Order: sequence, then C-alpha cells, then structure tokens
Amino acid sequence: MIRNIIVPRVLGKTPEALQPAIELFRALGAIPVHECDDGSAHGYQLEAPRGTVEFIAATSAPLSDLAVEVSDADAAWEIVCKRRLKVLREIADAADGSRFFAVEVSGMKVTFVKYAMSDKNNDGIEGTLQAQGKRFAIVVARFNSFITERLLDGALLALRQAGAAKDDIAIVHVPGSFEIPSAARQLAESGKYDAIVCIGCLLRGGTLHYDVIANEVTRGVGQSAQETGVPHAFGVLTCDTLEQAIDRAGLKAGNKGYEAGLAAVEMASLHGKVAEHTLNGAAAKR
Ligand code: DLZ
Repeated sequence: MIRNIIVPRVLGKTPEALQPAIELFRALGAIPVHECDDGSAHGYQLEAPRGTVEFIAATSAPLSDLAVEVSDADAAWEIVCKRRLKVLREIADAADGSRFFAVEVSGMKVTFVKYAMSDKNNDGIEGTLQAQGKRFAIVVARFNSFITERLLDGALLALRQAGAAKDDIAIVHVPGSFEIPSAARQLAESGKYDAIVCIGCLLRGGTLHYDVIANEVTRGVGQSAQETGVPHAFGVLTCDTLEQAIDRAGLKAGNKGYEAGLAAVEMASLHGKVAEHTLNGAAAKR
C-alpha cells in the first residue's frame, strides 16, 4: 500500500534558501520530480533510486536530520568540499566498516554514508559522477530551439557541476534532430571525447514524419554509440505537445538535458572502469 515515504524539511522561508541543498543533491544525482506551491509554502521533491525509513531508539539526538546513502563516499566528499559547506564530521571509516561524513547545507544536517558491504567482492561496477579531466561533446538541434536551448543549459550545468572544464566541452549545433546521429558519429569517431550528449526535441504536432524521425534518431544515436564504443546520452525529447516538452525542459518534471548530462558523465566514468575490469579479468585468467 505504501508507495513512497516523503520526509518534509523546512529549510528557511523562501525558495532561495533551498537552493544550496537542491543544487548539492542534484550534483549527487538526485532527480527533481515534483514542485508544488500552495501560496504559503514552496516544495521541491527530489527522488533517489531508493528510500528507507529508519526508526531509532537512542538516548541522544542523532548527528544529522537526514542520512543519504551514496555509492562512493569519497566522490561525494569531493563534490561537497567544492561547495565550502560547514563540515560536521570529516570523512572517515566507522567501526562497522561503513564510510561517512556529515555537513550542514541550507541549515540541514546531512550525513552521507557508504555502507560496508557484506560481500565486498560482489559490489558491482559503477560509474561515478566525476567529470574532471574528461571531454564531452554536445550535439544540439536548432529545431524547437525554445526547448533545446533549455535542455542544452541543463546538460551544461550537469557537466560543469560534475567537474568538467569549460574548455573540455564542445557544443555542435545541427539543423534538426534528424541530423544528430551523423554529427554525433563524426565527433565520436574523432576519438577526442569521452562521451557525447545528444539533444533535440520532436513534437508530434510539429511533423507528420514524427515517428520516422524519432525512430531514425534513436536508432542512429544507438548505432553510433555501439559501433564507436563511445557512450552517447540521449537527451532527445519525443512529446505529443509543446506543454509536455516544456515540462521536461526544466519546469515541472526536471530537465532531461540535465539528466542526459549526468548520464554522459556516469557512462564516461563507467566506460573506463569496465575497460579496466575486463583487462584485469583477462590478465587474471591467463
Ligand atoms: C522537418 C522537421 C519537422 C517537421 N519537425 C521537427 C521536429 O519536431 N523536431 C526536430 O528536431 N526536427 C524537425 N524537423 C527537422 C528534421 O529533423 C531535419 O532537420 C530536416 O528534415 C532536414 O533534414
């Protein structure tokens, strides 16, 4: 019966007071899913892959108001350190093997923890949201530029927040979504980029060829990714109406360009890790 557990936190009196917390959580991969305003309160919901409620019996108050489980405590610590937040506890290992730190953001005390795994060898391989030293190309369609410019802003924000340098991001403009795959492929084949972000907006009302173009763009981007081996993030909206596209370009349902930017960062990181893993695995077998 329970679908979700939402823990409301009042972080000041204005939406501006929420910004440091929202920005930090987005930089760590949380997805904005819902924004509400009833005139006296402005709420901004962020979603994580999992939610857990913990009831505690203790004689003293806990260190923080909120605990966030992360996949890599050291990577999260690096992201947090860039923001000059008040540190309540430096990163360190706990007695049970978990690794955690605590900071204060927007007046809220937050603990970030990477729990110790019972089977460390079965932790899986995962990319991080660290983009330092990585190079990205963004291919953006001009068609429906009202939307694609917002998606581009979202993608740039994600890449920059993850640590990509401005000079390490190339932006390539193409006329429409149909042209995205060929430009993406040329960029991928250049060998200069760790990942490509593809951005466009197809509106069903806008073209009789909607399905044809949508299928072709999806196929072409996928094919470019598979045949070049360079990760491609898909930030091409396929919507029935302009209103739906507006919702996905930074207003109600988040910004799909931002999500594509984060996906590109994660996949660029994962790509290196999988290559390392397969190389080591092959070496170990010999
Ligand atoms: C022609 C066209 C139409 C009608 N609609 C869209 C659209 O909704 N979104 C988009 O990105 N591009 C559209 N285009 C342009 C095509 O993608 C392409 O640029 C032209 O057909 C020229 O090859």
